Amino acid sequence: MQAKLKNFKKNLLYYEAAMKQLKTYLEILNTEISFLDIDNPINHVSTRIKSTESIILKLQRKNLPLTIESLNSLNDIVGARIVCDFLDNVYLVSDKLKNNKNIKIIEVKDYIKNPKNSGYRGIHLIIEIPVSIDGTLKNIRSEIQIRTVCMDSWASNEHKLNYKHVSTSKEVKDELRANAEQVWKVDLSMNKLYQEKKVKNKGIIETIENISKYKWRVQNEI
Ligand code: 0O2
Repeated sequence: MQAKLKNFKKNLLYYEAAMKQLKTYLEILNTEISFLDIDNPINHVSTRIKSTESIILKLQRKNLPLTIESLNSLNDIVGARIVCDFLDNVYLVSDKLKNNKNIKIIEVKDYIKNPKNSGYRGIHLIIEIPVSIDGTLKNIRSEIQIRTVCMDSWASNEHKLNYKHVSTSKEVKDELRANAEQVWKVDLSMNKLYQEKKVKNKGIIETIENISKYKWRVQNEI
């Protein structure tokens, strides 16, 4: 029993270490993107280790026993959520992560192109993070969810009103799905305005870049 408990606690250390690494990768990504773009496309980032209650419920939903093997079969004990302002930014961030040499992508789930029946939208990247503790290396699976602010606010409310509640009526589910479509229309419209603004700003950004290049040359020539 003692050995089992020790093993369980050691297993948790891997998740905690993986979450710290994931947090660092995402902080670096955020800095990289804000360096490349005048408006930082990332609104906010959060990371979490799944609560014990949520782990137990998920294992029950999947008919799995409460063992370390079952825990390791879940992809999202360590998770991160990146919330972007506009739809194009979701794909930009997703592409940046796919190109990141520190991160091994296992699976990409595009619930924007293929929304879930509930109306849920977002991109999920299932990744593996290598963690070495006491000389033993384990690849810890984690899930990164990337959504727009609109998708995130819908998902947050739907999580409270419907998701995982088996008793929710068909009427409520239908209304939530209809709301997801309204939110999607807002996302598309906001994204169109964003693209138009980017085209207008392109000239201004080029001018700023040219001025700084010129200043740099003048300084070097003096
Ligand atoms: P929580 O409480 O948010 O952590 P798999 O991992 O591939 O075996 P799973 O877990 O069904 O299968 O993966 P999926 O559906 O790709 O992603 C699961 C996570 O996405 C959920 O985590 C939610 O965070 C989110 N999600 C998926 N569908 C919905 C939905 O219809 N509504 C809302 N609000 N969120 C959704 P958890 O662990 O299920 O829950």
